[in-house]
Amino acid sequence: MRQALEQALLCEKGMNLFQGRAIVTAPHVSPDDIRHAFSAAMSDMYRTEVPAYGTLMELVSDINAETLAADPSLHERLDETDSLARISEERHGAIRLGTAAELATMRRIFAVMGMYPVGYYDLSTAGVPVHSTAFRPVGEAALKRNPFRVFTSLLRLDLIADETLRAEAEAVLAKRQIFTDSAVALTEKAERDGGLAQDDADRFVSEVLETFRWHDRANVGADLYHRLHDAHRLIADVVSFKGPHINHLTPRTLDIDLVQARMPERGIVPKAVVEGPPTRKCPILLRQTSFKALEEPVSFLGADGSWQPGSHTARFGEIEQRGIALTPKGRALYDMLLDASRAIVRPAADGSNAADYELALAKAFETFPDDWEAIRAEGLGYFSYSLTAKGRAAHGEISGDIDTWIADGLVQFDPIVYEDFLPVSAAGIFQSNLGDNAQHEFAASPNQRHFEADLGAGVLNEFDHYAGIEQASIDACRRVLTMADAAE
Ligand code: OOG
Ligand code: NI
Repeated sequence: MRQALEQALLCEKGMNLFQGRAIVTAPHVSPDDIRHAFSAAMSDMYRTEVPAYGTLMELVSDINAETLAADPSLHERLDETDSLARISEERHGAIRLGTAAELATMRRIFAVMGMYPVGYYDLSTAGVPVHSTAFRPVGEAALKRNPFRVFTSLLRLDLIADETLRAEAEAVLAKRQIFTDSAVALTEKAERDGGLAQDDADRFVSEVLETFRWHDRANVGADLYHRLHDAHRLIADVVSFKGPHINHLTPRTLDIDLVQARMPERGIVPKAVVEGPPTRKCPILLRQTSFKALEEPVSFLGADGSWQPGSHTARFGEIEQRGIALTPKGRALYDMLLDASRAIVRPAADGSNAADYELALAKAFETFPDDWEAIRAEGLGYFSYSLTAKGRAAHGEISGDIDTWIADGLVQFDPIVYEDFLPVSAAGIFQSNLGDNAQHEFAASPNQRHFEADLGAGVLNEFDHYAGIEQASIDACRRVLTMADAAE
């Protein structure tokens, strides 16, 4: 007992007990801090690689400031729920991996930064030969510190009919090493020691960043690149390069319609329709828009060893607005209404029917309640509950439940932010960036079990996570309100 206590105290000072003797080691950096540093480093790198990203970041930050100034109650609620600071830091990126081994190592690397796989997304139904998960922090405190997420897809060569091409692609992927030796060594060290000290954490961030960097020299010849490209542009993107370059980095805006409208002023052309739900007073889930992938110069290795010039489109810009996380009931309603509007108008790739689509979408969503109380009362969304000033002043032994406490003005509620992604939207983003009109048909073949075997772990269920945060907030209110000696 004494030894355990001593150990705990020493740990705080960065020391460990080894056979009864204290050895001084540097204290570990928290995974949240490593993630925060990594997200900032990624942002700096992408800003240099894709200047339009910097322009978009400025536009988003201007509009967020305007939105907060014009809506003091939004400002107050974000501030009171400790959500204000994270918004300007908030972004997600996306990568596409080629092999199971790459996916499994990526999982271990993200774990060092406190990011875990949440959700399974099957994109095959939308003509994109990948399936995906989102690596992100879980738990309220970690999300508040920095909610950096990476939408991570794994290529499905099994969906490619041409067996010769598939074998060629597999051979190229089997040879590449997308992680630096130091990144792997530091990951192993973190796993062994339960964390990294400051020096190692700094090195870890810069080593891992290498995996996400753009390489303008392809690791295949022009001929193979074009054959891969003809099978599917995405296959060429994954197989032809040394690493899974980050393909976009998305800031969070508080008003996506305004950003969409003002993008052209800054020389950026957005895609025609915003993905996800329509404009609403009470934002739900996730709305996203993007600008087209850039055509970038690359070179291919010729048979004589010389580099031949060519081009490749991969990297684009995206922005998003996040709303409330929906319960399974709310999500089912969302999916049904989205399907209904798409049955009336399917957004065309060239944007020609954008206005019709927006109209159909708005019409379909009229049946989705648009005030927080109705969304709560109908069990459509997740909320975080907290005591009001009156609730804090109440002196325990109060009976009732959350509904009566709200009615009595003791408890208030704020929407819990949706931290995940939407498969139909993701498919729309993928598609608008594939650039051509070639439509690919794959039989729907979700295979979560196979994905999890490749990942080396199960993916977390997003609904459990939101329900847990909601329940914890209810329990905290109940503890204070029902306690006999609750007065602080
Ligand atoms: C990922 C597209 C999905 C989103 O925000 O839904 C995505 C990709 O193009 O690799 O990032
Ligand atoms: Ni995205």
